[in-house]
Amino acid sequence: MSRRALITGVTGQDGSYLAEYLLGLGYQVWGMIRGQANPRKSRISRLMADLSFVYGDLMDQGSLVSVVDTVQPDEVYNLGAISFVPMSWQQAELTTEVNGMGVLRMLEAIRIVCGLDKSRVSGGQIRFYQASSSEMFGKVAETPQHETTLFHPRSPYGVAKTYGHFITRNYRESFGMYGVSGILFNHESPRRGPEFVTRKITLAAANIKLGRQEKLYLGNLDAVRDWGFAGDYVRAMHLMLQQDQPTDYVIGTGRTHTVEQVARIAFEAVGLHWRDHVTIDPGLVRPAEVETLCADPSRAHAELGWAPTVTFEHLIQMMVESDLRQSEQEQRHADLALVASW
Ligand code: NAP
Ligand code: F7E
Repeated sequence: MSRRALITGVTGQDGSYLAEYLLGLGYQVWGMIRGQANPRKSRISRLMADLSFVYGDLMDQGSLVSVVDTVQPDEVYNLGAISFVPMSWQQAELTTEVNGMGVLRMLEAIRIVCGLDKSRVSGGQIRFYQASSSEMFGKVAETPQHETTLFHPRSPYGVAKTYGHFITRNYRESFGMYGVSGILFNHESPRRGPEFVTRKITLAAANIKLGRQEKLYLGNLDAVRDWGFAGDYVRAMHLMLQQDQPTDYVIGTGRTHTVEQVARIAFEAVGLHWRDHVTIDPGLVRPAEVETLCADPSRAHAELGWAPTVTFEHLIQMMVESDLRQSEQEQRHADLALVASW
């Protein structure tokens, strides 16, 4: 019988790549979706026929018990979250509920469905992956960051993720659950939300090239990140759940670039110079910034045999090319609509 995977956040960037990857491995994949107008199909339209869906929300304990009971998964990937860091200052309580308490609720759902007794260490059959984040390192205690680097989160997002990280470890230690956290550094793709800085820049480079946008407003150009390709990172999530012993892993490339370098490469890819098109907007600078992040992925290399396959330069070029195609298509549709209205 094929293995069954449940993915929360299946409509997001990582959820779409992970669903694709697990379907390719022969898994039965269930996506948890929420709300009335869901699933948001833009990222998973090609997979709709192969996926199964269940309704649930990380804010709602009862729905999670019902979802886990219905699906009876072998593996649960908890990717659902409010993932945009600036939003976490605007909606700190909601972010804490979804990104922090939501993890506890999913662990409880698994514990209840597996019948794990709180007084005894048992284990259970369901393996659990938690989407932890390099944002937990925040104001970094050392560089590069590895699995034992101290956390100093700088946003309500980072604080909530830190809770999710520790409660996953606690359920592993308390109940013998197979629960792991992947501490993933920034990963991007053509499916990245347009609010994140790489995609904001690649979309703008494409639109400016085609005369559809005038300027690009950015915040801190000096921020340093370790950016990789999302397609590579979902392979690591799956590998983490196939080990004999559950443990946490840092996933990143070990290479860093600045936001300014993203802009330079993206604008060069369309034959423009970023300085001619970018304006600094101090309003986009965060109340408390994470200045620099750099992964030490050596445990993942050694124990999972995982390594990234896409370079930073290739990643940004891939995103620009995809945005050029999308922008050209939108332009053609707009032109056709104009002609049709004459
Ligand atoms: P994303 O594209 O923003 O997707 C977030 C997903 O969470 C969406 O499918 C969204 O569903 C779902 N969601 C939001 N609120 C929910 C709720 N109350 N209950 C259930 N689902 C909910 O994020 P991503 O980039 O794929 O990231 C996936 C996970 O990895 C997130 O937990 C993120 O925090 C974490 N992470 C990401 C990175 C990165 O660089 N991408 C790095 C480290 C960690 P709707 O369609 O219904 O809104
Ligand atoms: O910002 C700077 C900004 O929003 C990166 C999420 O997936 O990765 C992501 O979080 C950097 C920051 O990602 C703009 O100040 C400058 O220093 O693309 P971002 P993030 O905040 O690092 C982590 C690992 C996650 O877990 C999160 O879920 O870029 N920056 N100017 C800007 N950022 C944005 N968004 N927009 C700007 O105009």
